[in-house]
Amino acid sequence: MDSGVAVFGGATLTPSVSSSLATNVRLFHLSPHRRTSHLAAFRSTSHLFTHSSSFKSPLKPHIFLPHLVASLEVEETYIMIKPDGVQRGLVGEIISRFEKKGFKLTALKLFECPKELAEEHYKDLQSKPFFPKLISYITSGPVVCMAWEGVGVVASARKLIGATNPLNAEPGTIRGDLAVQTGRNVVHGSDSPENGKREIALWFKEGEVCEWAPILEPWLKE
Ligand code: DAT
Ligand code: MG
Repeated sequence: MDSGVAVFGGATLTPSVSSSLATNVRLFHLSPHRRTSHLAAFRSTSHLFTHSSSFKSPLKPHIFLPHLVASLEVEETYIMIKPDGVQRGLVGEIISRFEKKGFKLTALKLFECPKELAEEHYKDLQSKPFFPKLISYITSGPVVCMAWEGVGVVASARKLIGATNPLNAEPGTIRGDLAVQTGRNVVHGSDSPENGKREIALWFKEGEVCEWAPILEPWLKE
C-alpha cells in the first residue's frame, strides 16, 4: 500500500491533510470534554475505529478508514452473492449496485458450490473456529458467481460491499443496507488484485469470462 496516501470516505488525503486530521483525531481522543453532548450516548469513541497493524501512516492510532486504496490499474475482482442473498431475492439489487457504479461485468452464473471448491476458496481461513460453519453456509444453496472489471475495481468493490460484520458496515454499502450478521453477510469480494485473478480462475472455466466493449464507456471514462 502507498503509505503516503490515505483514503477517507472516498476522498484522497495528502500527507499534510492527513497529519492535520491526525492531530484533530488525537485531540478528539485526548480531550473527552471537547465532545459534544449528543456523543455522550456512546460508551467511548474507541469502538468506532478500526485498527490495522499493516496500515503504516501518521493516521495509525485509531482512524476509521477503509484499508484498501483504489489503484489506477484496470483490475478484475471476483464477486459472489452468497446463498442468503440468493434466497432473500437480493440478486438484482446487488448486481445493480456494481452496474450502476460503472464497472464491467465479464462473467456471471448461478452455481451450486461443491464443498472442495468452498474449502479451496476460503483456504486462508482453514484454521479459524468458524471455518466449518462458513463452508456449510456457502454450500447451503446456489450462489451467484461474477467477475467484474474496471480501474481500481478491487478496492472499490470492497467499499461498495462494506465491512465484514454488517453491523459495522456503513449505511449505503451492500452489507450495511442489507444484512445484520457476519455469518450471513450476503456477498463476497476479492481482497486484492492477485486474489481477484486467483478466484476468477477458481470459479470460472475457460470460455466463461467474456471480453466485450460496453458502449457506455465514453460516458464513464475521459
Ligand atoms: P470478507 O468476506 O469481508 O472478506 P473475511 O475474508 O475475513 O471477510 O472472512 C470471509 C468470511 O468468513 C466472511 O465474509 C464471513 C466469515 N467470517 C469472517 N469472520 C468471521 C467470524 N468472526 N465469525 C463468523 N464468520 C466469520
Ligand atoms: Mg475475504
